[in-house]
Amino acid sequence: MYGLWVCAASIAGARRSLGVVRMLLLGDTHRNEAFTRKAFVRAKELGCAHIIQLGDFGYGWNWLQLNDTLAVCRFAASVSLMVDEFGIGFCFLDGNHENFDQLVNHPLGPDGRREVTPNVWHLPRGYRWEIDGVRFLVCGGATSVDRLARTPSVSWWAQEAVTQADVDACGDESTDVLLTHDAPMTPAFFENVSTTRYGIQADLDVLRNKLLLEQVLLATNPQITVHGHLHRHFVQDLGDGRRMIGLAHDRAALHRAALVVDTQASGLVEFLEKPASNQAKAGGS
Ligand SMILES: [Mn+2]
Repeated sequence: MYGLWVCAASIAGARRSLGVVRMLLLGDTHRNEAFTRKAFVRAKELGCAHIIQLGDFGYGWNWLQLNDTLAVCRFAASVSLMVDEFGIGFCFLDGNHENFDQLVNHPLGPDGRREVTPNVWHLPRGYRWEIDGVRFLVCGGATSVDRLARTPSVSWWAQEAVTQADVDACGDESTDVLLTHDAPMTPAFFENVSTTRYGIQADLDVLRNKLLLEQVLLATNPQITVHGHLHRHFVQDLGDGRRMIGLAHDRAALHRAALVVDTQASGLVEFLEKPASNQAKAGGS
């Protein structure tokens, strides 16, 4: 489902010639408002028009009761205010810690996204768009390794896992950028993280999810794949100039938890610089 896609906020922040779009990809936010605000500040400094959050947004864990019948997700409401304040669009994909029962109460709009609070958009699995000639595909979802210790519909939702239907929804049309929550299976998985240490059921759940995402990766052949979930920042070379990049989470430094996609940059990606140390700043003032 292609279609020119524009977040509700203006793209006036894009700093280069008209049509070039810069966006900040952001790892797991886990409903951390202070961390998310830091990401908005940095996105503004970097001339990004949009933030795309790669799952474990933290939808629907805390509610603000507006009246007897209406409640809104507190974190999504706070992100709505940040969208207004910074003039930067915001979208997120499925992690494994979203309240999926509540999420699907928001109907999909005509362009295939759902607006969960004003100007905060959820991108379902299989959602595609193209902007400035760069094609994007989204496939969120992952399994919780500790799901046996969680309570269904309270702290765990079965819809978290990637399914064959999600893979089918992604199709086999090629893409430039694949955005996922979990990391698709690659040879490095066995070298680095071959067991969850949560038992055989968790190991199998993880493996199944990664193999389904590998199908999407192989079918759509993206130049870059960016994911969250593992809470660590690392880059894998997949050969032929293709890369898979993991982003860290809200408890890490922002330069490890975010990067910029620039539709005109070579390789499409700009990594964030590590900020100067406080000491260096103090010395300069
Ligand atoms: Mn997470």
